[in-house]
Amino acid sequence: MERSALEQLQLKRLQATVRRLAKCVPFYQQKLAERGIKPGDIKSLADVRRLPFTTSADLRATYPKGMVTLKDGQLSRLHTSSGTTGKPKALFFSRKDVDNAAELMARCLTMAGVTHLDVFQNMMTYGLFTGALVMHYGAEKVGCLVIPSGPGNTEKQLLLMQDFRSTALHITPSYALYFAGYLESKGIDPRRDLALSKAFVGAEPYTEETRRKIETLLGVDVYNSYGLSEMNGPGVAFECEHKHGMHLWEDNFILEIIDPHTGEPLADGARGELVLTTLCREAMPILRYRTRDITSVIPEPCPCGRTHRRLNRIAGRTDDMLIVRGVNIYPQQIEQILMSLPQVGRNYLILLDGLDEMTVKVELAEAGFDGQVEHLVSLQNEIVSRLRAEILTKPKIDLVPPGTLPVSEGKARRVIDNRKL
Ligand code: DLL
Repeated sequence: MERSALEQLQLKRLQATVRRLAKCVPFYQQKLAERGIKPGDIKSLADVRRLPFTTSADLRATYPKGMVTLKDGQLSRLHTSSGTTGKPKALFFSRKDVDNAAELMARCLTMAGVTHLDVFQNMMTYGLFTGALVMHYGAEKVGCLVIPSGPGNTEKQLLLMQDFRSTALHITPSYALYFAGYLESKGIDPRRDLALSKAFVGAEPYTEETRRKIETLLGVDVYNSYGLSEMNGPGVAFECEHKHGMHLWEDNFILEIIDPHTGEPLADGARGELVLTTLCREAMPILRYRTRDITSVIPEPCPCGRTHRRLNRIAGRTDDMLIVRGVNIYPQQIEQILMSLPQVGRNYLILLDGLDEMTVKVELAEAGFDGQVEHLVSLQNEIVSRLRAEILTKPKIDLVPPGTLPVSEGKARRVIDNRKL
């Protein structure tokens, strides 16, 4: 689509989205009233800047259903994403939203050359996380044979891959590297023994070097895939055959890059925070969502000819959210649990190593250790099981004597990330 036609379509959809929110969602009614904006005031695409931002905190404050525009009985799916503490963010889809998310995903896969002849092994987590389900529906829409293997159980993954001749994988970068190591330990050469040709890799940050490593070790083309639960999950931006930046589907989202400190828009090419507005969502449209992801738009047109602009690889986040094995984790979630235990002292440190190994060093309280080793073991077990329930991953817990962890002046450094991704 020519840019001018695309922008006209965006404006029409933005106007409809603002009208819908002004009618149905008290949160936006109030925000628009505060700015003195009526839906009729949105006359050009540049007017998007007059609209309020939406933050992750806003989604938590309106939990569970404050942002929903539809009545009960009209909703078809719920996904969630972790928040900083306590309640998650709830994201609702109508029937049409589910279809539309699948359509965008199918568009991504088709762009990367996937067809109905592909056997698609979906190694992401099925469940409240959007990663696997949204991709699953998209791959089915393309006509692939989809294997909903989920993550883990590496031996079985290999068996499925061998017996059903999987050609495409959907996988996190950390699991892809782990899986490559497993193949090596079993003496399997993917080029000789398997039928793999493509891997769609995302849900967590990784570098260009990691992409090349996965490509070499698994004998596949790796395509970067970006998305977030608040915007359907995967399928927001995806690489084409040139594998240089991810086309963001601008007919479905308005893309802005802003200075995270001032909120002011930045020009194409400048690095800043990605802000997204949904244009086609029915159940839960969101205006100007602060993704916290740092990136930039690639200003040049893509040689593939698509007019949807490309995003550079995500360079980091403006908050302290960590992604471990594809799961979003805020250090505050860990802190809340640790600090609720009387045996735990004041200080803790989260260490991330290798391919997503998490260790939490926890200082005992002065009165936290009575000399009995079994009390330490049971405290350790309790911390592990409570953390596992909260952050869905099982960290190693090191209990250390009071006052032994480094105390920083000023802002505490709670996380040391030495991962090689
Ligand atoms: O991770 C959606 C997704 C699933 C995308 C599968 C791609 C593949 P959330 O759990 O809400 O949704 O996490 C969203 O993950 O704001 C980024 O910080 C990070 N992220 C996602 N994809 C990438 C990527 C899914 N390709 C958060 N590179 C986002 C870097 C990524 N970071």
